[in-house]
Amino acid sequence: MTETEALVRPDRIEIEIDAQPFAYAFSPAASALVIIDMQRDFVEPGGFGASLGNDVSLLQAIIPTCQAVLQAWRAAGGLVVHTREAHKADLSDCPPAKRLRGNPSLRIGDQGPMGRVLVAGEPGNQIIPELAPRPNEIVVDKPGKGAFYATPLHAMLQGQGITHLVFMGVTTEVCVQTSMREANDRGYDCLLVEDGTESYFPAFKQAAIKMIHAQGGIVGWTAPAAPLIAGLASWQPLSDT
Ligand code: C5J
Repeated sequence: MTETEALVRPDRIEIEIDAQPFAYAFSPAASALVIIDMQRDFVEPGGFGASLGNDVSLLQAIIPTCQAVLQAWRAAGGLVVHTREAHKADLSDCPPAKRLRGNPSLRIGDQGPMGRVLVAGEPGNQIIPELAPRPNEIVVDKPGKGAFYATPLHAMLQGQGITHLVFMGVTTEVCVQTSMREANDRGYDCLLVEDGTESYFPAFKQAAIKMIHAQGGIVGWTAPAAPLIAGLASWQPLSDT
């Protein structure tokens, strides 16, 4: 047995793809695709991201890759989770320390061009139409940067026997990396799709990718979308007999 094989969990492994720091192996039935915060507030002009002075076109560039991975994942019948950074209308879940930072003329909860900024139910808080959730998919509203803080996500994943998480979305070094770290600490084996994530700061994205797979995969694995899509496309479910 190679060192890599010894590190892979002995449960059902059906797909193995080239990744950093070594091959990522998973079974679609025990895995979820987690798409972080591909909501209008971050990706479209007039939202929270733009209000902070960021160029949202950088984030728009990953939409086709995210669509391709989502399509392949759905075709394989895997669980899909979409998250939104979203606060309650009364902002009772938004700490003043968070609200008071950022752009003073357009804070969380203020009325912006796409409704109230980062508030659940507002137009800007919706997932972009290109990646719209289907009725059978999980949508998690999260008040923090991480997808596990103050959400039922861990319980939902545990209830479905999920052990592996594949991440895409925005922004790489903020909500994506925070969510991956939270997942890693809860025992999930996590993969980040390198070209399915983006930052307003390209250097931060590259640094986050390195931080994730450094030190033998201290947070998890990273790989481009192509081998993941190819692995899903050629996957034949194992028979139980
Ligand atoms: C940020 C996020 N960047 N979804 N949120 O504030 O990464």
